[in-house]
Amino acid sequence: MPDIAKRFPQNPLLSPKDVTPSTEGLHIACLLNPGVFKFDGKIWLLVRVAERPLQNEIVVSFPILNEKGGTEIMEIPLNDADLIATDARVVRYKGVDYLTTLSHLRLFCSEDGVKFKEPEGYPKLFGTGMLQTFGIEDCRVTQMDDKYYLTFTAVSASGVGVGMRTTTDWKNFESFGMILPPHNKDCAIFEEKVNGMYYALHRPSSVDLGGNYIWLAQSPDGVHWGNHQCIIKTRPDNWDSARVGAGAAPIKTDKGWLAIYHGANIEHQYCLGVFLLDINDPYKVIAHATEPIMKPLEPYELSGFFGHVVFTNGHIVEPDGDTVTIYYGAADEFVCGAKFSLNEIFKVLGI
Ligand code: MAN
Repeated sequence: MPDIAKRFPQNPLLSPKDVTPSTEGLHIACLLNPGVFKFDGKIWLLVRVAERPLQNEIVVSFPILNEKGGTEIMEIPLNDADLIATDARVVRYKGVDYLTTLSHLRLFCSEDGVKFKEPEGYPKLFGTGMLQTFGIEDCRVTQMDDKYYLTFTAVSASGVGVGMRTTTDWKNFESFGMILPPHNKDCAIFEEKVNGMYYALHRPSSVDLGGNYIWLAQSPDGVHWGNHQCIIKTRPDNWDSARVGAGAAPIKTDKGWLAIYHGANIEHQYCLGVFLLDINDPYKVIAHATEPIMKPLEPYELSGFFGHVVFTNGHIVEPDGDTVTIYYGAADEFVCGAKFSLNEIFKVLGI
């Protein structure tokens, strides 16, 4: 069955071969999961760049940042009985989990939303400090007035949490460290306050009771979060049975806050779905579509670093007020684009 996404014919828009590694000796394995924003009259992507050394048949090797920001390479023999390497994204060695790649965030910009290039004079964003030694990933970019809030996954041996930095010019950044501690990711701050409070979707995970569910929180200042409530859960026997997580900031519509999220089943197939929150009380879920709005169908979505994945954490609402352009990671290797009509999304939601 097709989905309701209108993919760009130019997909993939960005592939690892288009970009130069950050460090000598590393090679780019994946370009994926961009945050999206408008700045200086252009469309910008904050792309996750995942790097590692070229692999061979003897060892698995991956970079880790040290406390001073230097890169060290860890090597584990593939025939070591203490190594579990069944998922392309993570390995477990002697009971400790590591990522197979180290990610940083890199800016790309475009006049037309299709052809993206790296701008000169803007920094790459790397993990800093002991809570980002395994890198920073999947950044949501929220604009409020002239300030951009960057919420990203911060990974280290201490766990996976949500880091935040803010900027107004994309050259100078203020860091707020970890705003939501492990295990948490997929944090998107709303682009407007509601009744004087900041709101954010996020995804804590529990290894015992509970699961990989989407939660909503409130904050008086955009930094300190409270009143956490679980609003969207995985659905047994459905496409989102194993995990769900928010995409970018929900879109304000006349029917409510429209959230595009990712869900995966136990086979790690990632699709996109939608739910709608009450405009004045976002803790109220008004609608949650049963069917996904997008699923991996194209060759560049079905095979790559980690196949059968469409994952978005960034979009633009076009001036016509109906078209939403999402940028998304395909197969965890490529950056792609697709358009949706809000009216068609509302039909899927049954309203
Ligand atoms: C997790 C994260 C994402 C990734 C998906 C699909 O949610 O690691 O970065 O895109 O899995 O692999």
